[in-house]
Amino acid sequence: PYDLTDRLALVTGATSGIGAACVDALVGAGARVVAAARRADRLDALASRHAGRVHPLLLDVRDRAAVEASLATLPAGWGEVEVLVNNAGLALGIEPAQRASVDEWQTMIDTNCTGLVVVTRALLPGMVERGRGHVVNVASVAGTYPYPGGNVYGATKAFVRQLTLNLKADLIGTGVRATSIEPGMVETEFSLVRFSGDAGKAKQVYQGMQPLGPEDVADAILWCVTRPPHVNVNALELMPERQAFSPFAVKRG
Ligand code: NDP
Ligand code: 8X3
Repeated sequence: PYDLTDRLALVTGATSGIGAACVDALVGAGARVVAAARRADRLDALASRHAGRVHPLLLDVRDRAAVEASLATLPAGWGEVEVLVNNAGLALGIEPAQRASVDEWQTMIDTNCTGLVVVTRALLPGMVERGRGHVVNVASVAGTYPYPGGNVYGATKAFVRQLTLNLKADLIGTGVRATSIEPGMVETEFSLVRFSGDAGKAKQVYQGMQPLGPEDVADAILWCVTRPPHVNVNALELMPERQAFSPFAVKRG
């Protein structure tokens, strides 16, 4: 497998869930990690947990100017990112399209789509120049299988999946790889965010079943990035054993 010792990674959305588990997994595999997110206290805790191996980067991926400026001015030794894990993202609400909030739709598009492309575009030229890199984008099963109330969230993840495949098409022969990771239910703060902090509603989502844990997804990501350089995992979909697909809906009468 590809050795990550002293390789540099950058993880967005590093303060919780899948992103935090990715930081742990990457550091565990010997990498150094730029950990980006908006909550400074959590970033500091992460950096002290992995003293010297994690550089905290306070960043809102929706702020294009801030993303471009801070990724262009990373401190010496923390700028040549080889593995980018585009994980920052969120779902807001579960209302049908005809009742959903346009503001929430905008936030999801700004974060999951626009933020992701701006971060990617800022780091890709360096990867191509160095002839080595890997862009791992966290999409979702929601980008492939529709469900009621998934509307714009699912559409942002379909964007992420297709963008990843198109990156792969552009990057052929450059030594830079691209992978779409497509998890089903993972117990993180995802549902807490989706239901505006309603812990009871969030807990119900995972009631009576064993969801994936964030470390299961981080483990899959680590597997992808440690394949030998001639291997590109295009897309990887994973679900809890206790989750599957719904039949078609039919409205009668
Ligand atoms: P969490 O809510 O636990 O983590 C989301 C992370 O994204 C947090 O660290 C948050 O940090 C960060 N984030 C949110 N908005 C921004 C922003 N504007 N700028 C920078 N960072 C941001 O959820 P998950 O770990 O579950 O989600 C991670 C990714 O996985 C998302 O893209 C999600 O869509 C995807 N996913 C989740 C699944 C699940 O069931 N949980 C299944 C499939 C995919 P902070 O608030 O500090 O900025
Ligand atoms: C998160 C998975 O099915 O809750 O992307 O939308 S789902």
